[in-house]
Amino acid sequence: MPAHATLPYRFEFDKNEVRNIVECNKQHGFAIVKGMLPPAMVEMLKAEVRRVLEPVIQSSGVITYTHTQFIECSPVYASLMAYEPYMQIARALNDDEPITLNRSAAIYKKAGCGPMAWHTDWGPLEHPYDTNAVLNNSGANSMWFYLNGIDDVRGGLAIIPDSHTEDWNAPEGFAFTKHNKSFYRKGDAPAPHTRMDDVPGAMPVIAEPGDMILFAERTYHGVYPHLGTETRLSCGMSFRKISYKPEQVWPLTESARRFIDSSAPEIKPLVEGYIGMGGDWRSVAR
Ligand SMILES: O=C(O)CCC(=O)C(=O)O
Repeated sequence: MPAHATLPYRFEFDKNEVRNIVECNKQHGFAIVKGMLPPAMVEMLKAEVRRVLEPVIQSSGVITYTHTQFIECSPVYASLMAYEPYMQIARALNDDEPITLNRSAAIYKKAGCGPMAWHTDWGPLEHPYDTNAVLNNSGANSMWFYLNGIDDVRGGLAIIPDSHTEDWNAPEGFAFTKHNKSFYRKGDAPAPHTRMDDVPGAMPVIAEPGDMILFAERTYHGVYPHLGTETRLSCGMSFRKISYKPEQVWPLTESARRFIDSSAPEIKPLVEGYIGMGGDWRSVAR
């Protein structure tokens, strides 16, 4: 029986069950918030992901594309930061301390796309580290919308509950790759494992359009091959405590500066600490 059918705890919540959502994410490294977005907002976000990402897909011919500064290009997506039921959860995930936007992304994934290997978003701050290491050491939790819904057939997400702690061991029969970024089956070549359905403790995330998927920065996850027919559209955001002060950061890009400056007054406090994305920036040992 798949893990999601046998877990001895509840991991799906209504958006008003804020304390339960935070507790589940803290204890198990993930939670699903049912019906976070109304259908009209889901349709608007699908149109936004298409508007911003489709030109790249069309001009490059790639089958999947991740935009790592999506919010800077989508005022509609940015307006979510004024949606109180959503922000209530964002704040509670950060112990109700002052927060800032950490990062955002959108993914356009065509049917026929292959799997994405198991990985944790976290990475060590060992020089020379990159933008991802800075933004994924901030304690921020990912808040994702899979706007067509997801399951184990249509390029959905697979996760390993309880894999979000520093002392988590690789699944039985597997060993970690370098820096514990992924794992491989013992006896195989040490390359990140790409099968989602043969890993002990793993489960598919099954969600409908409008549901929000939360997971911690260390939670191991991967993506099933997309065997459906419809392009999978998704977008995600995360917030960190303002008190997180990275030791080194990149110069603010023009695009990030414009986004901050043009943000509506009710959103401004959430983006003044936004540092954007650093491209090929690397830290320097001092
Ligand atoms: O495509 C997805 O659902 C997840 C993507 C992901 O894990 C990543 O970009 O790190």
